[in-house]
Amino acid sequence: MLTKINHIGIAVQSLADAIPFYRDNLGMAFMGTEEVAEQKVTVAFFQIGESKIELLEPTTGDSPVSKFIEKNGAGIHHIAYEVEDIEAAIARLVADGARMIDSVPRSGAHGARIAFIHPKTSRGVLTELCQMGH
Ligand code: CMX
Repeated sequence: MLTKINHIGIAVQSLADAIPFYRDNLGMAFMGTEEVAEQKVTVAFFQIGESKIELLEPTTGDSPVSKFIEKNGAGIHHIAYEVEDIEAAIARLVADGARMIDSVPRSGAHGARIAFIHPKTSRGVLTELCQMGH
């Protein structure tokens, strides 16, 4: 069902502050930024092997990422696994009793279709399924 780790999401207070460390000090390949209005975040992606690191800066005070930073500070926010058929993956998880945040896919960065699994189901880790648009 899952094919690879697409990305790991890291919540940050400020992209302007965080990007130089990942790009210049760690030397990761910076792929640019994108606002994901539906998720109330602006994201920056870095390629690392076949996966990516996604830095997330909240765009509004009621963004899920604002709430996360208020509670925990900056840090690892979620892990995203790539799937070939997101509807099939959701249906199987629902049938197995998983608590889905999204039972219908929504839009993510880079035209991906995404769905989150509640961290209570995935043992404390907010988990994202993503199907890349081709
Ligand atoms: N990772 C792990 N646990 C998390 C978490 C996270 N990122 N965010 C919240 N939790 C935990 C909380 O600590 C809390 O645990 P306890 O009950 O033990 O205290 C529990 O989940 C419920 O948290 P809450 O504060 O009551 O609920 P929220 O209103 O903050 O909602 C969540 C949490 C995950 C349902 C919500 O943030 C959500 O819907 N997230 C999905 C969307 C999202 O995160 N979008 C941003 C990224 C978009 C992108 O990558 O493009």
